[in-house]
Amino acid sequence: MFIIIIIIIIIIIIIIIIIIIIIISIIIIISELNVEDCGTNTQLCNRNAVCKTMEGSSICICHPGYTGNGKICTDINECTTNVHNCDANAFCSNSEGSYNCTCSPGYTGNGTSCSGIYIICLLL
Ligand SMILES: [Ca+2]
Repeated sequence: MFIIIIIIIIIIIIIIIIIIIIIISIIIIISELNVEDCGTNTQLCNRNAVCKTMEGSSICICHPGYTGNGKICTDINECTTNVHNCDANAFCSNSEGSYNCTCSPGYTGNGTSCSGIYIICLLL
């Protein structure tokens, strides 16, 4: 009878150890998922956003040129919001995630810096 009680106690201890190992494994798996989940959560982010891990949690951040919460990202119209760096003598045209600067007629340059074209008229 005494031996049977010892065997039952040993079995109970083994079961408790197995349960503890399973719980620890689950905690490790969950903590690894927290580290890894940024990669899988990328699919949940907007296609114009990137997933970043910050302080153990992952968040979606819109790419530059877009605004939103990371789940929804919309293009910033740099021309109407006046956050472009086009030259005063250039046209601003909005594009998806960016914008373009084109020098006005009579000016030359890269759009962010335009200078007047001087036409020298030679009188013959
Ligand atoms: Ca834009």
